[in-house]
Amino acid sequence: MAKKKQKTIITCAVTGAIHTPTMSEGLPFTYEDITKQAVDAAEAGASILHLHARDNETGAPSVAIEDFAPFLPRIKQATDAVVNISTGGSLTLSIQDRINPAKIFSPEMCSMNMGSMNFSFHPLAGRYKDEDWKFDWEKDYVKNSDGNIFRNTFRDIKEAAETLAPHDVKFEHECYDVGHLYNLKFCMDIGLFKAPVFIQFIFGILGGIGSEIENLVFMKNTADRLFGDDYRWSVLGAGGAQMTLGTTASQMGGNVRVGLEDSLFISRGKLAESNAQQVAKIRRIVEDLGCEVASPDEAREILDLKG
Ligand code: KMH
Ligand code: ZN
Repeated sequence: MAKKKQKTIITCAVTGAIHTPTMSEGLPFTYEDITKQAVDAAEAGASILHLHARDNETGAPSVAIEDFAPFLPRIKQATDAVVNISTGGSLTLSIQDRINPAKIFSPEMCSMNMGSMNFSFHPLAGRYKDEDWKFDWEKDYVKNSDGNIFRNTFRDIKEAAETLAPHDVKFEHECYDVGHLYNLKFCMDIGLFKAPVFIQFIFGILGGIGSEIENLVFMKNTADRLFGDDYRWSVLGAGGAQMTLGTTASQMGGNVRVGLEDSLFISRGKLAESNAQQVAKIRRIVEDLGCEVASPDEAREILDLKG
């Protein structure tokens, strides 16, 4: 008998740390807007909310506990969605600062970045409107090179894993390239992470693997070879790759991440008004193509969360 297809989990990454409020009015950054957009995204069909904090006045990325505290309990009260707190923080922070919010709030899930890289946006990846496809290589990429190093050494990964182990938090293993899958496998082999793991395949960040569908197939085949049945997976396509790769992933039996952290757009050249708009779009596509979307409790069961 054919195996019943598992439901599709939609994660929504609500604000992140990369985009700035000047880039889009849709990007939430105040406590109020993060709360509202997260709750609306959950109502639209996201069963996991991946959350970063920002300064309430300026929108600057923040890992301060006092910037998480005004919205986390409100989101938990208003939705049943799984809360997933970032440990990526932003590029210049130490691993200790990055993992502190997850340590303090002990969420059901948090991110775990699986390798170091030159983390940048590709100017053609859909971050900009068509007419704005100009960039300054010297200023934005060369002079800012040190600011683009996303450091996730084995020491950092060990520190994050060991500090958070007592919290029984499920990690979303962020793999931006095929080598990160091998890092994860190595960490599992030495006992740092236990199966089954949840992997986010990330495409289209400059410094990581590109957003061609062949790369998704390659990442999936590599993960099948390394992890067998010991993993669940989801896809995050940055910028213009968000909907196409998410759709393809859901058709391949994977899960999908959307949200304004990963793309400010709802379609080519058109900014999204909100996170819920992106969630509603991917939900519609997933359902139109014959898959069912998982509820928060179904996501808890599929990913074996502490609940
Ligand atoms: N910004 C995404 C490309 C994290 O928060 O730890 C990956 C991410 C990392 O969400
Ligand atoms: Zn994030």
